[in-house]
Amino acid sequence: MTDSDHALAELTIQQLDGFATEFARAIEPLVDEQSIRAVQAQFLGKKGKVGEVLKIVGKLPPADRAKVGAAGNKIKNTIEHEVARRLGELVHAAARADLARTFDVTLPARPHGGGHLHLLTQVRLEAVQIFSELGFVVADGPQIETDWHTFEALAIPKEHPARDMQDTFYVSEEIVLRTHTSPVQVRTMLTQPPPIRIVAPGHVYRRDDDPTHSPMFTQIEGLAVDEGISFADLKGVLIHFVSRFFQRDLTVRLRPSYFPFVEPGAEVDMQCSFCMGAAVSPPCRICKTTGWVEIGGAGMVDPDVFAQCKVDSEKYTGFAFGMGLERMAMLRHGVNDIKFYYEGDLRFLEQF
Ligand code: 2U9
Repeated sequence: MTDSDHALAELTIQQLDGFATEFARAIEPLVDEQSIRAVQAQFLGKKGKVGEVLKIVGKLPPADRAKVGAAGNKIKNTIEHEVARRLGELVHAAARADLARTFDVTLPARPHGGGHLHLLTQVRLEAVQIFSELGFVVADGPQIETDWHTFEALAIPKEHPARDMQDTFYVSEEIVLRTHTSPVQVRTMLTQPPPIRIVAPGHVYRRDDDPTHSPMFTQIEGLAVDEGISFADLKGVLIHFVSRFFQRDLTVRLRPSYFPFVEPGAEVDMQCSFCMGAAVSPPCRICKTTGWVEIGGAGMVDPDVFAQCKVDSEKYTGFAFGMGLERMAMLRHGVNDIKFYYEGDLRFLEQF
């Protein structure tokens, strides 16, 4: 290997390095893709400067080929990288210009409606507020409950139809998804002595699915236990609730009914807030012209339930009531399918 072979390799490397400055100068003033591509071709095209210079590689001694080859790759990478960067810049500049043409960024933003509480949350909070005016406080408990707290303590034995497989979601033989919030009242009585005045709002689960029933729905139940609590107290609380919730003086009636955990038990009706009982035409779709709509159930706590919950039924009496909040919202707003509450469709939700 001669000195002149090495000198040729050095010269080639210098030439390749020089292309970097030459290329940078050539591309610098260009502002369109076509001319950038043309300059790229001048250097990297088939007959481009870089290729022409690299033709020498084959004639170099093997020891120098790698060095010159590396210098060749370096300038190729530099050029390609710079071309890609400049073309990217052009795309962004075009997008910015487009935006400036179509949008006036100095205009004030369109007002964006804020979010709000879900209708059922509003109704739940309102119900809690109304009962709190009468001294009730909120109590809470698990949604996955023991069979005992959900049924046994409420005088619903194993063979009772209310816990039929059709109604109850069983997690295991002894664990269920609560079918009502009543286990919250059971737990409260087991842990705190009377006087008790609680409301238990929350989700409950039943194997039910049609336009007025959902496998998960929201209840609010109430319990008052003290010396001398009477059925009249129960009716007074319900009348107060209905008149506050519907913001008018609607009559409440209690129809005798049976629930295993209350005695006497009653179904709670209120005067229809849509037709007020008038014989309207077409017939009222809410009360079917009966003038009354059912809003829940209630009664005096059965002494058997008190015994299970360690409350002395010789000394104390108590009333309990239960309502479905979906139904209360339906009656107040005329919602006719329970599914609307859970589908998350803003066209429905934004009305409230
Ligand atoms: C205890 C003792 C008694 C709560 C009650 C009802 C009657 C009732 C239904 C209304 C509509 C359920 O959501 S709904 O389907 N509830 O009819 N609930 S008495 O009685 C209790 C609760 C707990 C310890």
